[in-house]
Amino acid sequence: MSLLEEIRQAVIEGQAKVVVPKVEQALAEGMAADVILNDGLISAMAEVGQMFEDGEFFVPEMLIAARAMSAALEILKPQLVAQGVEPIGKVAIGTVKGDLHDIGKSLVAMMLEGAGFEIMDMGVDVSPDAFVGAIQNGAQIVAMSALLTTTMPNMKTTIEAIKTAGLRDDVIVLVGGAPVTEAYASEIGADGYAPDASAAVRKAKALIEG
Ligand code: B1M
Repeated sequence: MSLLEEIRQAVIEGQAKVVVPKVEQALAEGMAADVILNDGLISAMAEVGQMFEDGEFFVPEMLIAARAMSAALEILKPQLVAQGVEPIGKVAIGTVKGDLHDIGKSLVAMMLEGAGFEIMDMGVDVSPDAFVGAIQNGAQIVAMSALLTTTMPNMKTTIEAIKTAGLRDDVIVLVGGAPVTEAYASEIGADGYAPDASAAVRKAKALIEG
């Protein structure tokens, strides 16, 4: 089994203690961080999702796989985040109210940080009011993530709260997450949508540069 496949397998099995040294080994052997991320970690989580859908995995297995992935992401973070870049804008990022999935959100935050954005990571289950507060504290971009079809509507609720607070013209709203689409983003009045973390960086840069 290749090292990449071993990493993938260890994430699926939720073995953080195995994943971390294997990711360190892969980096030491010169494997690119984005290859480890895409072909090892993200691919493993896609498989975990499939196993959940097929009834082979339940919530606890998903959770320990997620913990293994988060531990591996911490090792990759220095490689994914460039050092000493001048901030090009302030982003408040979080997973919308009711949603506890944070891996994709954290990945987007890391990539934005690496591209030179200052990050206010609001965490998970972020209320519309908390996003409004972040704008009042200087956020120029609100970046919302949702992984559940049931929590996606809270993106719209948040945009409504931003409008009610009279702040809609002061902020760029970027949305993403597995069930979110370009069409949904425009339907709810977001300024931009991105399907993955790299696209989120490109979109955020394009939007802030006007
Ligand atoms: Co959940 N879960 N989960 N889960 N979980 C999904 C999302 C699901 C698709 C699994 C499935 O059925 N196949 C399904 C959702 C179905 C739906 O709504 N259509 C689901 C479900 C049903 C649930 C529960 C309801 C299960 C239950 O309790 N019965 C429950 C809900 C809890 C809640 O949030 N209130 C639940 C719980 C959990 C855990 C807590 C166990 C755990 C999360 C732990 C954590 O995040 N710390 C978990 C996990 C791990 C998953 C899967 C397996 C993996 C998610 C993940 O981390 N992917 C997931 C299945 C899947 O995705 N295939 C699943 C890797 C990550 C890198 O990708 O987050 O998509 P992703 O992020 C991508 C892009 O989407 C994009 O960029 C990222 C990187 O490229 N992106 C953005 C994300 N945010 C963005 C923002 C942007 C731009 C791009 O701009 C701002």
